[in-house]
Amino acid sequence: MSVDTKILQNEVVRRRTFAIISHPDAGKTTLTEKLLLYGGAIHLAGAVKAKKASRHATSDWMEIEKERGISITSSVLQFDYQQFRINLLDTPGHQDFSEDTYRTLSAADSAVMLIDNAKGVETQTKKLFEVCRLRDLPIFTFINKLDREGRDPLELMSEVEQLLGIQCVPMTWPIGMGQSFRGVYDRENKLIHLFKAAFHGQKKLMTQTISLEDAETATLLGDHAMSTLRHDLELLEMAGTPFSKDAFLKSTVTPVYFGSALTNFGVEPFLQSFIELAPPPAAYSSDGQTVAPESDQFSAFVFKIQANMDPAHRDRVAFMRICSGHFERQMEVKHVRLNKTIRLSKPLQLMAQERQLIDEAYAGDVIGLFDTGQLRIGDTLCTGNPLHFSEVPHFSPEFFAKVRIRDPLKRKQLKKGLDQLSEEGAIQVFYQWGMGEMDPIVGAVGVLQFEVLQYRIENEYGAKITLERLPYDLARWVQGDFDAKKFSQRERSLCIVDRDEKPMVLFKGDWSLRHAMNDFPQLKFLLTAS
Ligand SMILES: Nc1nc2c(ncn2[C@@H]2O[C@H](COP(=O)(O)OP(=O)(O)OP(=O)(O)O)[C@@H](O)[C@H]2O)c(=O)[nH]1
Ligand SMILES: [Mg+2]
Repeated sequence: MSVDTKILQNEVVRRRTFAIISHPDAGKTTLTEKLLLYGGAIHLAGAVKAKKASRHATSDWMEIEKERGISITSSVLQFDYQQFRINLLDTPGHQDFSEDTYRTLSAADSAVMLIDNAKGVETQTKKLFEVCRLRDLPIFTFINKLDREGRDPLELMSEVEQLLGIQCVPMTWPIGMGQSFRGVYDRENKLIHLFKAAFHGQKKLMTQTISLEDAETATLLGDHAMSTLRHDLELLEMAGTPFSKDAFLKSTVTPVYFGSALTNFGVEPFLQSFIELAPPPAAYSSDGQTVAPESDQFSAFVFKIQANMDPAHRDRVAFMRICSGHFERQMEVKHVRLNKTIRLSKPLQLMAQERQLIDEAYAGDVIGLFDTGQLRIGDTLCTGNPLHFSEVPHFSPEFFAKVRIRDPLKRKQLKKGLDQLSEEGAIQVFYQWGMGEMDPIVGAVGVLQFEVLQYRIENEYGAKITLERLPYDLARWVQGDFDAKKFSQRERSLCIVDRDEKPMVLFKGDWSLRHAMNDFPQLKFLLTAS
């Protein structure tokens, strides 16, 4: 049943779907938590490294994330703020988990890039920025950790400009830094926001907002801070270009904000400006055709699958970005890859680990679906004519290890664990050619995934395993008349099969792959299965 066009349009334009990205440890999860606090979704903010009995940050919900104080998997957080429906995607910064981050970015309409004020533009930030650029995502920049001494704000902005090739326009400007960080100046509204640190940042702060021209301001700030601020602002006026929303939406300009996610300084002015500037859902393309978000055809794609989110139920949730139209519970949609109709009976609104059944959703929303194994990353679901969204990037594993089980009675649990975790896309499972399902081989894009695998297989499936690293770094699917027996005598390569028993070869180094291509010109060595 389709919803009234006017309602659909109104609902779509109030969606804001964005991802937070950066190098590890810049403060993404901490800022996410504070946006939830200021957005009214939580009343007490937790911490990434929570002390005993205190609250943990909402988006780092996995046991291993809490233990280590890092994000391993991206989280979806949906909440209402003012008249907007926000879909916030907190991503992991570590490069070993970047597959998940890249996929999650395919579901976002804009990105908030965090910069640690002591470190500036770091490697992972640079890579993620380039991924955003490829998709023309508008990018906000939040320079974080101003509660600590860091580098000069102007120097940081010029580093962003030089290394990332995007022009910076400061929307807020810091007043002091480290111990003397007092607040931020809002350049558009010409207002000073002064904060007082309290409650370790767990609650919203009392803020004093005054005009720069107010007679009281100089007294409040003190002569030194006042003259530094005036001097900085004059410099910005002279040297800087004014903000252009158009240039921002074309991602040639990034609005820059300063603050501290830890103490909450500057978070509220950022949120307010963000909500005014962030774009509503963008159009996606299917086979070269643009699918408008307010189209009455429903369409969506799956960009992430997560098993065991609820330890009590051990279920699997597929995360789907709605690209167009209106979604209703119990709706029948086309599962394009399987070419069949399925009923989406239990759609979920997500707040990291917590979920709630919903009745409807609109283009721009990221929602969860309970999945019994029908859905895969990259799948398109739609009504009407079949669409194919190919937004979700594919990666080839570069690290391989043999899985050995410590208790052979737990083989069943291991198999289930490997099957489910490989469906999440973080690892891929292979078997050595001719060995059946003995000693599976796992492949991953980053080695930390192996530690996560080992931890999760033990904690979520109850099987203890050890992993023996293998010396290969390339995996290729083989097409053509393949004789594994002949091939397996070669050095620096190993014949394997994937989960669908398709033949593959692992190679050690480019050189051994090229050699194989030379020796077997009738064979094709492909990066993907199809
Ligand atoms: N001093 C200070 N520390 C901060 C600030 N924001 C975050 N931190 C700390 O920096 C560390 C990393 O913060 P996270 O929020 O986990 O960083 P992240 O970017 O989510 O890290 P990954 O998800 O692992 O990539 C934690 O110890 C935080 O408490 C800040 O504004 N000031
Ligand atoms: Mg994090």
